[in-house]
Amino acid sequence: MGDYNDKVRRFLADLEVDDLGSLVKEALQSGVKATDLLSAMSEGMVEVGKRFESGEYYLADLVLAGEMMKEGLKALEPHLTAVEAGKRGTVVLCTVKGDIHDIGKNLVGTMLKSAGFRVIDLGVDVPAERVVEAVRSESAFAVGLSVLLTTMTGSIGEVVEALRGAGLRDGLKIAIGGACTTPEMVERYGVDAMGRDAVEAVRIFSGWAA
Ligand code: B1M
Repeated sequence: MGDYNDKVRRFLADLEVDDLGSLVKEALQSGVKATDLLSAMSEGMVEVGKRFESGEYYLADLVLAGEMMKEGLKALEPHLTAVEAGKRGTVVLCTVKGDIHDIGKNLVGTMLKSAGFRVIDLGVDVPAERVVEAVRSESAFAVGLSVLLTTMTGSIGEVVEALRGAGLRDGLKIAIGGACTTPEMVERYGVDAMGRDAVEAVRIFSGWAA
């Protein structure tokens, strides 16, 4: 079974053009745990990031890796979904305005769903007003903001201000995460927590839901 995890990790890291979804399905059928495959995919993406930073991979390779992750997550999702799906409350999730990175956000969303949350994923490059609308119309108890670009961290503050302006900030919890976020940003932007990875994100939202 460890072989499959290793294969999935390498498949992503080496950007094999075949279908990652099929490999994931095959692994699930042979009894590999969905959570282990999720970790393997995450590790594969970390390797892709390293190869990009060392100049081995180009931007086009990163786009391909993003598509592969989506396929893999689609195959995994039915196996990660909690029995009492959505019972722990609604989380509005997105990547902030100006930022289109969504691989980490999608991982966080999948993990939150599998932990029993209802997740309203607004996608990427999302303006503050759309977050406000979704929190109101979906009666969300929490918001998750993903940010990977240092230049776009100001978008976090815009969301917080817009929620405050709409009278929705009190009683609402906000978590941030993504490669460029730091614990210091929690105070700077007036949010409630920062998660380093998808596992920590689940821990944070679970603490609020309890
Ligand atoms: Co871009 N990119 N990128 N990129 N990209 C980074 C982030 C960068 C660090 C690469 C580099 O230069 N070293 C750099 C940002 C530098 C900075 O500002 N600090 C960068 C840049 C500059 C850019 C462009 C500007 C490049 C250009 O056009 N010249 C451009 C920006 C476009 C835009 O957003 N407006 C750009 C574009 C892209 C692609 C489209 C090609 C592609 C994204 C594809 C996609 O997402 N569908 C891409 C990718 C893939 C990366 C790297 C290589 C990998 C990101 C990733 O998916 N990691 C990245 C380098 C790196 O991070 N090493 C890089 C895997 C993913 C599982 O991890 O997203 O960190 P991550 O998510 C983790 C945690 O952070 C956490 O949990 C996840 C799972 O463990 N987490 C949360 C994430 N969100 C969370 C939310 C939470 C809690 C935890 O609570 C709500």
